[in-house]
Amino acid sequence: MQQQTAWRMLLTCALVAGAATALHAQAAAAPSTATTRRPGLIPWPTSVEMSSSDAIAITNHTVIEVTPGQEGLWRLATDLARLLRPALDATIGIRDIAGPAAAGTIRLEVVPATAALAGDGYDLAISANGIRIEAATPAGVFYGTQTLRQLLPWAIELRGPRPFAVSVPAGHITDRPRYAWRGVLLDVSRHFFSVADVKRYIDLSAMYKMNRLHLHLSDDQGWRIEIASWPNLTRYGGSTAVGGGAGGFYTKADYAEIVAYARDRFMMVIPEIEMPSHCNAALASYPELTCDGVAPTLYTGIEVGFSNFCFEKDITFKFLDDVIRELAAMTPGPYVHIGGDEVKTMTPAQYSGFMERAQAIVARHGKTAIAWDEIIHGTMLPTTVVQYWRPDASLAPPPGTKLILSPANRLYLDMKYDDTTVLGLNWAGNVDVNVPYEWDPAKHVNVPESSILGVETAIWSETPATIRDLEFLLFPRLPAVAELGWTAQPARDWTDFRMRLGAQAPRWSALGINAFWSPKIDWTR
Ligand code: NGO
Repeated sequence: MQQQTAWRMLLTCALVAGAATALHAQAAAAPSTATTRRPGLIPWPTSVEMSSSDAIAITNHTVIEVTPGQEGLWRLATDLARLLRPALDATIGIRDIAGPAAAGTIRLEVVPATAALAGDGYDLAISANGIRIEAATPAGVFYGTQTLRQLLPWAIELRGPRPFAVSVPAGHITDRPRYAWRGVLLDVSRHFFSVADVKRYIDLSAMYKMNRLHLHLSDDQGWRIEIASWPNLTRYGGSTAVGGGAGGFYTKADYAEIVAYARDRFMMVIPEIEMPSHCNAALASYPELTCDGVAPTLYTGIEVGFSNFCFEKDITFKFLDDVIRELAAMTPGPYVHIGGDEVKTMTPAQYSGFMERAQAIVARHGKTAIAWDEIIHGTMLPTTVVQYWRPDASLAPPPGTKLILSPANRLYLDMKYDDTTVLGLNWAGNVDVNVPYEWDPAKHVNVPESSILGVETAIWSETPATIRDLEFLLFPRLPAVAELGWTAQPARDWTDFRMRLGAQAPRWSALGINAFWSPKIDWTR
């Protein structure tokens, strides 16, 4: 296995002299060497050198030190102190860095970028001189803290005071992601999910270094984002869901809360407004957007492709301009997703003309459009990003186009695991945890790898209706997608991954995650 080659156990460890070096005198005994083994890290880092014999203790005298003046670092330190609190039965101190690294400290440092350390990359060193995470950006420091979290005993995830001796193996990790775009889509239209649910979705995704949250905010079954200039969209169009449930929507304040929560975990929010089809909720709210001026009834089924905004009416584009203007104003990220998939009721010329105008509207409001892969059949702005979702990707986009890859038969987590799974759809086949893992995004479309921004997994919500349902669909597949997006292709190996994945199970239990215990994984490890 290639990873085992990459993996170097430092048996005669130069990093730390002597076994169980404590960061502080009060340190409890480190775990016995017999229990120390290759860490079950996911996603697997670029380079890992861990001691099999030396462990560094973290005690209630440990202090977290941060680079002064770096936005976000104090918050990361606070989150780390909160994570350690139940085990230490104390909230450890935080202070600005004022001198050289020393024993008894956990340093979170932003340093000037170098060829080896840039962007989301980080360097994590654990030795008798303390624990040190260095990165060129606060995001990189965040990813370093997520790796440190996985090096801590799984019981660190338990809440409520339950003191135990905390230690991490000594060692050195350097890391950087394969792709800049590591996305998760959440469809809040078919079923609506509360702000609290979305926050948990963010937490669980960011833990595995995912960094894009694509919110599918409108579809036939519900309009979920407040647009002040067209209030009936949410008042009426947001009032139901698949199966006839109560629906719901985000106010602008709710949306701002989600965006801020995501930003604090280094996730960019990408809002999607579906067009020209998948828009029955909008048409039911404003009949002037239909060609015959007759409002359809609200829709609670799961068929697709039957609705469309009227291409021939000016009001349609006035409406879209208002919606995109308001959405762009509340979205700090540079992208707005304009859908464009599964249009069955327009001619190719109407479709292309519609999408051309929609892209221009997005550009007018200062954003870059993303659209589903059907858009390559129409006229595209050179900046428009194409998101591939259909399993057949034989048609490449115009040269130079940037791509996000989300093939349904690999990355749709709303597919069933196997024939016995009650939740989920299966139109793209069953997707057990090995299916996303055993796939190389670079081979999906015939484009240079530099054209691929990255990968995005999706949970469409025709069947999941609660956060417990979302968890069931996310775990264990999300970590597989995370490694796909982060770890270089030659360092990925299914046999090795499934062992590391099995070792994550106690963490998920401690976090109260409702996982699917896939038979593909040995959960007894
Ligand atoms: C398709 C369709 C969605 C469905 C989803 C279900 C895309 C891009 N359009 O993906 O409307 O919800 O499948 O798996």
